Amino acid sequence: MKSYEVNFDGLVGPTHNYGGLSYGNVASQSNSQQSSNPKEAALQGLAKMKALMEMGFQQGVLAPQERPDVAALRRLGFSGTDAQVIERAAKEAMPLLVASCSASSMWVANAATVSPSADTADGRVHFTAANLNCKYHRSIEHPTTSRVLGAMFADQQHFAHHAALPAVAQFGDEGAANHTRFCREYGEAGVEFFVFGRSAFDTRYPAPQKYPARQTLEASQAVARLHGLRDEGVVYAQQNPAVIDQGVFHNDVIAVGNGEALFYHEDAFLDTEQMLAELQGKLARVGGKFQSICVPRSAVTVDDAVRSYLFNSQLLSRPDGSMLLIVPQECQANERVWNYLQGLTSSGGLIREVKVFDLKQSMQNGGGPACLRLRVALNETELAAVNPGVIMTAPLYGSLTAWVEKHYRDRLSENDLADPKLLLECRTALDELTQILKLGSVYPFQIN
Ligand code: SUG
Repeated sequence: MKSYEVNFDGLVGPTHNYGGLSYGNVASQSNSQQSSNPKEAALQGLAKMKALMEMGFQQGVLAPQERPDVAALRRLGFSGTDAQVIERAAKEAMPLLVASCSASSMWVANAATVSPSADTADGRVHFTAANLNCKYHRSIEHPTTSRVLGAMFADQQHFAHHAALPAVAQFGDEGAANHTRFCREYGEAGVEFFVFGRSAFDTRYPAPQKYPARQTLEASQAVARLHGLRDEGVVYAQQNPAVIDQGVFHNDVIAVGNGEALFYHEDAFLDTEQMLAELQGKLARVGGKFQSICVPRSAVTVDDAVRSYLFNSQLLSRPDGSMLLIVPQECQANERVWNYLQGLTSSGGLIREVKVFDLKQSMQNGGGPACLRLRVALNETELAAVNPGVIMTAPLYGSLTAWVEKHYRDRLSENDLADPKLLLECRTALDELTQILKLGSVYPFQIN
């Protein structure tokens, strides 16, 4: 049976703004308080989805969330009508209003961890929504994420959904941004690679000194158990704490894998040799031939990687077995990175082509091409069981761009977040979106 990697991209929400909310994410911090352009952000994301669809890849779309999250503000003690809740939060605790307005659910690599049916004990595709416990503005995403994923992958014969892990730092889980799957064919059993930043309970693992390590070993292990993965099909590795302290807040900022290949920076991991040997051995057991492409620090520094997001690229398989790398335009702007990429594609190795995308609006908050997509490997039968409303087609692209043009502002600054009209605009837009994507009622304003 045929199988595919389907990329579900997060649609940028109407409140996209630069709140400076993510300590440890260099771009989020350095662009704090700049005004944003939500319309441009959403159109840039849609242009990438359309381009991949036109290249022949399976492409889907994941809906944004209701923002401002008035219910979250109510849980923090703000009361009255919705407009009064927003007004009071703006007056008394602006940082909380900013957090409740973040469009951060657009980075759907953090929405969930997904295990394809070929890896799981019950033969279903398993999803665990990420608790995103490290940052308040992201910790409020998972209930709606679960409802949206449930509406997209509703067929219980093929899809199993797990609630987010307990919302405490020991189980900090950032979803697929720290999870990679290696396999020969997408529909065959593979090796799931979980990268963690620290251990919550075992003091033998070192931790970063400056910035938080968002993903714990214990969270990754819990996800592997929930999904029913076999020990022979799982590899755990620790991220190098020194790179977390240089702004590598997720593994997908310093490594990307696809098929049998891992593309990574020399400084990405601790105990790299042992990890590579384990990946090679476990992939060989399921018939795969592991390949690694290491980018040396002499060619590209960790700082170059963080600024250019070279590794936050999409590594995609082409029909001839070679691979294509989708990179943000910031890679072209960095001479060392661009030279490296020119050498890489002309060397006759696995990665033959690089395609550049303008994702500046997302990049300014630390979100590159790979952050914007959640990969779901599906066989033909499972793909047919996905809600067809969320699969990208030319007409859907047309409807979504028209919807963005109609509802989105082209400028948003912090003061605008206190405007009660913004809430109304967002709800009107999202109500229409759930009809376009055939999701049913998934937002708090639709179900309460
Ligand atoms: O969690 N930025 C996101 C970026 C997530 C990128 N995802 C991956 N690497 N997979 C984060 O730090 C910034 C929001 C703000 O500051 O307004 C933010 O949440």
